[in-house]
Amino acid sequence: MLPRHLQTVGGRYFARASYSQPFCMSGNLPRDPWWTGCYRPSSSFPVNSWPYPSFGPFRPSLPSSQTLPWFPAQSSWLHLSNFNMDAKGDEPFRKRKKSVDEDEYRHKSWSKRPYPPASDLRVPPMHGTPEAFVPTSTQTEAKALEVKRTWEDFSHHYHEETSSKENFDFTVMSYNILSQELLEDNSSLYSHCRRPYLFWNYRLPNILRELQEMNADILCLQEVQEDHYQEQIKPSLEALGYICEYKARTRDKPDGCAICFRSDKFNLKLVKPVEYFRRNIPLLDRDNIGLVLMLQPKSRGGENPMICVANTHLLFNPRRGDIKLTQLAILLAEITQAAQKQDGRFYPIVLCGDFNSVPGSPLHRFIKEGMLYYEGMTIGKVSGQEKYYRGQRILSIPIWPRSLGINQRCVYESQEKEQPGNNLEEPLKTEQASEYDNRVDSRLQHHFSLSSVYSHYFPDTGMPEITTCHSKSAVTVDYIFYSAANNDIFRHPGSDVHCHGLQLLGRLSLLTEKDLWSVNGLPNETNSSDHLSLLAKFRLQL
Ligand code: KL2
Repeated sequence: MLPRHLQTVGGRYFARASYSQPFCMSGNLPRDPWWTGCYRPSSSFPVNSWPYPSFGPFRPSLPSSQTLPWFPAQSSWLHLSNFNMDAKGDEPFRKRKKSVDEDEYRHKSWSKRPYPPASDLRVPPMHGTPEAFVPTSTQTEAKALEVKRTWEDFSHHYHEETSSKENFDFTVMSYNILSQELLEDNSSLYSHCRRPYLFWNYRLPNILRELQEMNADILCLQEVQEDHYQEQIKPSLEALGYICEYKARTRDKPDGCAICFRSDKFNLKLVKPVEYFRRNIPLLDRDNIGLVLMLQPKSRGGENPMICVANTHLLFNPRRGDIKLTQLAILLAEITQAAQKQDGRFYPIVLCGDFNSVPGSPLHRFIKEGMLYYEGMTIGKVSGQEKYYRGQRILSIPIWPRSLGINQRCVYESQEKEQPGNNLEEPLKTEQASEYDNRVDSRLQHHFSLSSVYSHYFPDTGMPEITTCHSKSAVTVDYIFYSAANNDIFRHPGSDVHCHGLQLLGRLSLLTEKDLWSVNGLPNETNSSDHLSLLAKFRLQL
């Protein structure tokens, strides 16, 4: 049961804040010893001008530190650090390989201060106080700004049809909680934020509070920093009744994905950590990962059907659609292996994550439609994050080498050999035309029929739904996909399902970009990630 049908997103708006001097930085700024990557503004720093002129009408306003007396005099607003993406649009090199010096430097950062004990975090305060935040009488002038997220209930749609059967209802949340290291490495994305709200010791209680209030049966979390997970997040969630599984990104990356589920609702049947990195395949040289769990509802005695829950955070790099599609293919091959029943059909699938791809992009359409013709498609077009992709490479056919062992239907070749004659066989070619054959060669498929919990646009206004919002973008990149039952409201007409399906009973609404900037963007005082949480309620008919 969902505990709260309303969730608010907001921050505090300070009545005395002046908006006349965006990025106003006072002189004598010492190099900040605890803010990783925080330096004096360089001469090229665009004082008094918004650095992203294309940003549009909802750009955030920044209060000036001069008008916020409680703010430390020597502090600056988050500066715009050097642009962190290299020429190829990759993550900064330092995240792949850290020097010893850097580790020493990081050791001094505030985010690495001793953590509060987990017992203190079990029932986190509604509004934690940042360490650098010294309240004054001005606080009484502060006015809370909130935008409400509403619970959209679809359960009445199914009432007649399913009330007589035995049902298992459960809620799933997907949430990219913004790892502290990524926040600090990409600090220019958070230049609109009041700095105290960016400290981990401030953000953590807010995130835990949100998880506790949402009380979802299954949590799929991304950007979970491993040290924070081990020392704070896992103990806190265990105290709330969750069992937690975690997969760290490969090599030296500091964060990963977690799936946590309520121990009173599910038995754990399988844990499958998924690495996309392959030493011998140059295309797969990135450290993103996924995690697949098979969970069995505890609702009654006997053998209940299982549910496959998958969580991932695909590569960010907007230009490397070839890598993103291959990472997705690996995850789908793992899901195919984990979720297949003995009769060749599949258990219901819930696929959550941050796919770093926008609605309507080829990658997103591939997940929903089960098919993608990619001949002639440029690699930058795949995720839809970029407007301009002229001059880019086009996807090779096939996209990934055979040595990966995964075919164009996103199935491990070894699995198809083991089970000849099941539902995974080569689709029949009914036409002989060579043009058709070419299209078949440049076609990706998968075997699931997946619907998206969210619609991606508000039906009344046509405005896009936003799942992540910072100073450089406001888009949907997070999704909850699920195997829709035959009578589910969002099932694609004509989709061919050979699996048990779920019914979508409800979801927590998302917001528009305008809504989010009206509460100072993300993260803000109460919402401590640059993503919104996604929350859905499903019904499995037993
Ligand atoms: O878009 V994200 O944020 O899903 O919220 O996923 C990636 C980005 C995450 C993991 O790599 O770090 C963020 N510019 C903007 N954001 C970046 C960059 C960058 N150059 N590099 C990493 N991220």
